[in-house]
Amino acid sequence: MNPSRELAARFEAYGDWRRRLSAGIGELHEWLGEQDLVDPQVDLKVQQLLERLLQDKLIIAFVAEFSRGKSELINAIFFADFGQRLLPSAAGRTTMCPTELLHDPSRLPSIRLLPIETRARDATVSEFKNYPDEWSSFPLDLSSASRMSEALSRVSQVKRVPVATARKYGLHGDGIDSTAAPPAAGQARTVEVPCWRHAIINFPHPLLQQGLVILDTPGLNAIGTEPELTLNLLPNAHAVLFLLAADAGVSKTDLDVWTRHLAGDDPASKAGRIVVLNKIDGLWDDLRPLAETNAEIDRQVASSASMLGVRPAQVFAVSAQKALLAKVNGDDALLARSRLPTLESALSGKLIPAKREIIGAATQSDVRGLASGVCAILDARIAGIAEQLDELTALRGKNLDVIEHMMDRIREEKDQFERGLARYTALRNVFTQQTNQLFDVIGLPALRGNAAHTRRRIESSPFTKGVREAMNDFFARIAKDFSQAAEQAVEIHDMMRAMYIRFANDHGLEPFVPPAFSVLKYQKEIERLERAYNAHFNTLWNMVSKAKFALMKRFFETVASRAKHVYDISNRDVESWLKAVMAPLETQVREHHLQLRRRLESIRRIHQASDELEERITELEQARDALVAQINGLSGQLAAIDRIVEMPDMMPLAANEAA
Ligand SMILES: Nc1nc2c(ncn2[C@@H]2O[C@H](COP(=O)(O)OP(=O)(O)OP(=O)(O)O)[C@@H](O)[C@H]2O)c(=O)[nH]1
Ligand SMILES: [Mg+2]
Repeated sequence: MNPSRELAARFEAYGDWRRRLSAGIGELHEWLGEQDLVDPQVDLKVQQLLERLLQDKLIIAFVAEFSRGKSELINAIFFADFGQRLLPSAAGRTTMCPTELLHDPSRLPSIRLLPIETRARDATVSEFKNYPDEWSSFPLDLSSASRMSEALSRVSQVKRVPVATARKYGLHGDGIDSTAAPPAAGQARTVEVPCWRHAIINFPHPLLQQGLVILDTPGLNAIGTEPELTLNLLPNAHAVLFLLAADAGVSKTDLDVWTRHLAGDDPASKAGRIVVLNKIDGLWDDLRPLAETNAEIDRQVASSASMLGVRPAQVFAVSAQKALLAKVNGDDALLARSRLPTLESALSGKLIPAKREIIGAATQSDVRGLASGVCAILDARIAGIAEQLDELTALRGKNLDVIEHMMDRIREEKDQFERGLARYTALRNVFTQQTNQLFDVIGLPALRGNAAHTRRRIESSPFTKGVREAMNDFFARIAKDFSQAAEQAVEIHDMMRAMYIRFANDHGLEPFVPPAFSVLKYQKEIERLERAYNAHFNTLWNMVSKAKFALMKRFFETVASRAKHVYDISNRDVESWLKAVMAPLETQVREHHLQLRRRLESIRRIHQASDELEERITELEQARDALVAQINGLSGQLAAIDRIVEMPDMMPLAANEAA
């Protein structure tokens, strides 16, 4: 099959699979509802699961020094159907701001642009995304490719501003920009800056509709000066395509982009790195034998690979321009020669299955967690019934005295349990206190205080040392928060474990070991952030002298907003952990209480009319069978979801026919 159809087909199949999985979870939810087994926590969990499947995105970023052909490659891979160049691609600097292409069905097709002036303010691009009024929005006319490309050409817009203004934006200083023109007589010196800080192109392309997000970036300096890219967008991308151009070789700036932004020591960040050697058409020469040209391309691939420290198989030689032309004209021979199909196959063959595996495993484990909670309740009910059945069958043929005696025993047991409830209430109070303390340590106010303090210190320290120290303290404080949180979580865990053991011993409840809580994930994320910050700190500090404070502050704001993200997630996780630790006890207590009342009630009935005994035994047996049927029904539901998760990689029919 045509590989660009393959990419689309695989992506569609992945979308289908996600929809099937959502439907499977929906069915499970419905079934639980029919069986009267839902509670607010189950509802919440199901909603989160569905949300995750719906929101699931696959982010592919294109990174390179300017003019390597990033935008052209995006056009060739994704948008050749429009029959023309959609994203502006031209000699010199073209894409002036990071550009996201995505589909958001809640908005009309449009290009939204964040003015460069926002760089004078503290907020980060992520924060501005929450405020639509900060963006200039222009509708896209999907019926006209030329009007589309005209609208999209805005990502190239630049304007001249006085040097001082550019500095305020952190866009001018030694090393950042050299396009300052000599001032006209009597005028302030001006420099060229991008009109926009960030662009979001929203349109209903089939791939984008399936959750693909494409990130086109401008060249080196722009990458370095927009912290949103280095600290947020690039680390979160599932694949990064790094472009070289055959006519330029591996230049010093190419190497700079690679080492600073892509060759991190973090093994996780290395996954999904693909190097593209573009513009191989420059080596084509009709007067030379094809084999010679190919050997030359191979040599370039090998030398680029060795300079970047990757395997040659990770480098794909292509001609984006010829591929676009070939697709537009339906010229298969040229398309093959452009070698784009090989890159496309690699992209779709590696990326999508890997992504599916991650989402599938996460969904499966969450569904299991949900089901095991439900199962625990059903098991407890079955155990309760078994106990009652034992009691009642033992009463067969016994006289009234024995029944009376048994009634007394159950009543005593129930009273004792009710007295024990006081201990449960006391425990709840301690639990609440302890959780409040936990939220004090990693709550947002703690982070906010830390950030405000750091901000003041950065503003008042003109020297590297002061800024460095302030930043180090910022990270140290966060590390302390999380290690304190870890201690607090251990305390809560110990207390609850002891409580479960005690309840199990005193009242014969099912022993339960509450799950532990780990802060490792957040610590790792903060460490990664700190490493990224440190890596950029030196570059920034050396690169910029005049604009450095504006830049430093902006970097700090991005770091702080990434840290906030980590706190947000940890708070949410703590919340569900606390529920997972406490909820089973609540359920156990409630169920056990109910059970004692039921036992007392049935004995009482039998005491009043002894012919009720057999009837009651039959009732209980039926109830037990119904519970067993529910457990089987639940495993059936789980098996159905497993089947969806594990179903072989589907390809749409057309794909199989062509193969
Ligand atoms: N010969 C040749 N030229 C190409 C190829 N791909 C891109 N170009 C040209 O290279 C120039 C730069 O391409 P762009 O797509 O604008 O490059 P970019 O990496 O997006 O550059 P910036 O947006 O400035 O960062 C354009 O004139 C393209 O037509 C190719 O495969 N072969
Ligand atoms: Mg571009």
